[in-house]
Amino acid sequence: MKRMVSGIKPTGELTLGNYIGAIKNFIEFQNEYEMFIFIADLHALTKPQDRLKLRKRIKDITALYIACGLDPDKVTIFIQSEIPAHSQLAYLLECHSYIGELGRMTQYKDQISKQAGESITASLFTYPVLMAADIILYDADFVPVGDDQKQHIELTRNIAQRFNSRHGDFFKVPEPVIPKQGARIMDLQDPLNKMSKSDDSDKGYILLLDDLNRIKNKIKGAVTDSFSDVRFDLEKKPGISNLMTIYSTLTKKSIKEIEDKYRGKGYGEFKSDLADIVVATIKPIQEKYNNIIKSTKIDEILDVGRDKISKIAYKKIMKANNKLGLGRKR
Ligand code: AQP
Repeated sequence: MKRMVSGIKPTGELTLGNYIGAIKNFIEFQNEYEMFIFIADLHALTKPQDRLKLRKRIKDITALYIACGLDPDKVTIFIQSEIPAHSQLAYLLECHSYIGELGRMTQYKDQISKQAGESITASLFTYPVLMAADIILYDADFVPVGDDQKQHIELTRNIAQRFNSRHGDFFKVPEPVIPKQGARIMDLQDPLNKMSKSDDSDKGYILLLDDLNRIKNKIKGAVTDSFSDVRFDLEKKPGISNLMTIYSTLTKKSIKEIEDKYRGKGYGEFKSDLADIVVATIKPIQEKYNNIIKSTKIDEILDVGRDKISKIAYKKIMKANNKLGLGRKR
């Protein structure tokens, strides 16, 4: 069975973008692949975090993974920081990465322009290497990611190939799996920017744990254009096109079917229907989340995940150390 690895960082509460671009696909893949899904808590530290909020989010994401439909009997779920080999391998890979290539990462460039004038952590620069370690530590065949992570997977492939060419075939070179639709759900207030969980304004994102009425209001208040035809045109009508993408991914209706259904009907009716669709998706997730978060299930799942993954990770990092001549020969 081919192996898939992916994770989400606990920098905020999960958004509809994380659901459509990542979790929904994990659920579809879980019958087909051996899946290792983690909570990328080390990645959250590239920016300062409140420790109690971070700890709560780690549990929330685990509960939401399950509430959204990940089956812990099929998928191994674990916390990244509980497996020290991630950081150990990241260092070894940093010794095989170049400042030039890391400086070309678009996400890094975006972040430094957003944080202009602030102190930038070294980890914001090096985290793509940690991401590479997260993946190749497990010899993943595939990595399901949203559009924005494509460049990081390309870097991962380059680092793995470089290591292999210097030290002999050792890491599997992974392939990204990017959803055909919904790989980049945009901000509801600023449809030219990605919906992100750590955004300052909460009107632009829908959280999986948002109050249901608030979700409806956010959709009804989403920025569209001054025309009223429900037509997909990313360039001229980014707002309505983003809403149509959400509609299409949640209902499996094609964009053409949606255009036909709302021809001559205007944005009001479309937005109202979409609000109902989003609420119908999120309501059962919230109900399951509320049950799981109160139970002891989360710790049990994370313990099982940690124990299984530790063994695999330890073996690989020891072999990597050996390859590089570190420590004593065993
Ligand atoms: N808006 C989005 N549309 C589609 N996919 C998305 N993903 C995130 N936002 C969208 C996908 O979710 C997975 C986990 O993301 P992450 O938390 O590890 O990193 P991120 O992409 O940086 O997510 P955020 O929400 O934007 O976090 P912050 O605000 O902290 O930077 C990835 O597969 C991602 O593509």
